[in-house]
Amino acid sequence: FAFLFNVSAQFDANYDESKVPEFKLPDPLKTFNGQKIRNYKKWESKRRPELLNFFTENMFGEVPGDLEIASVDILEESNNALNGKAVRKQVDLVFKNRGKTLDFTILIYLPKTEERVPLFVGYNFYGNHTITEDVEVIISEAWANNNPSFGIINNQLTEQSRGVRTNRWCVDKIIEAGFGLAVIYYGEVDPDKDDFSDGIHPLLYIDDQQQPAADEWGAIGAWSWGLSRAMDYFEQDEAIDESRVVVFGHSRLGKTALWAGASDERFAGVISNESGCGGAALSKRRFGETLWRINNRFPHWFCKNFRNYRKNEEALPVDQHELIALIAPRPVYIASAEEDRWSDPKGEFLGALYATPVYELYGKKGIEQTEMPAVNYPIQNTVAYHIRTGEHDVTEFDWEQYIKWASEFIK
Ligand code: GTR
Repeated sequence: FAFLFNVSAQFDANYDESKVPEFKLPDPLKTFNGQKIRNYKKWESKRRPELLNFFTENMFGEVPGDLEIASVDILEESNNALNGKAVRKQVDLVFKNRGKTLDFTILIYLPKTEERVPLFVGYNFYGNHTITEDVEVIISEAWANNNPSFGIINNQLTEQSRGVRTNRWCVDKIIEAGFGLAVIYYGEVDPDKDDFSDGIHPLLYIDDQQQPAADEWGAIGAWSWGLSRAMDYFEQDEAIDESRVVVFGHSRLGKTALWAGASDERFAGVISNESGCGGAALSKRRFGETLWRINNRFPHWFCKNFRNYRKNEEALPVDQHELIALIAPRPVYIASAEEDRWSDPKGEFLGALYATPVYELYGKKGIEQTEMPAVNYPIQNTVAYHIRTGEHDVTEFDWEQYIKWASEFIK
């Protein structure tokens, strides 16, 4: 028993910078067989594809087929939302395959203007009705994680949780700045549990397949797929400028935003708020959450191949700075919170810093200082980064920075 105890103690979360193991970070500008990449053409023809393949097959998993929107149903629409300031639409995207149907609803607020508007799109954790007090927002019937403080007890969302997450979505500020906001309840695309019989996965199984193969999509891959289908819809919506859509996400959904932006180049920018392990934070630092912890606690998030790197980070031929680099030259914002050590703020900063050489191939400005900035002092270039005071959350401070940055780099 002492032996077992020691083994698990060895893999407890480390919060001591002096215990971060020595590691060699792969060079984003050197191919797996050692060829140096000197310009963006070679990056695009050689290096980017091999990195994208690696992340696809070994981390997020392949989407095993094409599935187009079968129908778009406008469930509700109003020109008089948010006290007359905005247009609201609730748009249901329906998918059908193998006799199965899946649908998810996009809640969209747009500023009132004749022009096509840029947009933030992101998932929420507890339903579209949580992001605003707006009584017209439809409550999802999809499975939800229980959370008694939000009145979620039988895995069902209820009226009690209306508006409980307004603090995480500054809808008014976004609209006033001339951006639209589109949100989706992530549980409608794939319920966040280790069960591959529900959500989108079964629509793309072959024959009697019960779960994804080792290189096929986990939940993050599925959520990311959903964002791309939302983008398919934005391309059809005359009020939205599909060339200026920024994908946003917090935490596990910040990991999702990075993968959506990396795997779908139609997204004009990415904001990854406190995405931590498997997101913007370098895995090889093993600080806070590790690959062992994340794959054991959330076995459904990544593809099964990713388990090969549990307690084995040194074997990874990539790290998360290269996931961020896949977004280049498009703007990307990585953000941390001082007290959110589980997400490893320094590892997130280094992810942004070491993605910078790829941005520089395009003449874009990334992170130019090697030291972390002071708390609450954002660095806003094509690659942006901030660490703010406080805990794991999305705050008004965060949105103020995102709006300011997007107004300069996206609008
Ligand atoms: C934690 C998980 C993190 C992060 C977070 C969240 O339990 O360990 O990787 O994703 O959840 O999504 O809030």
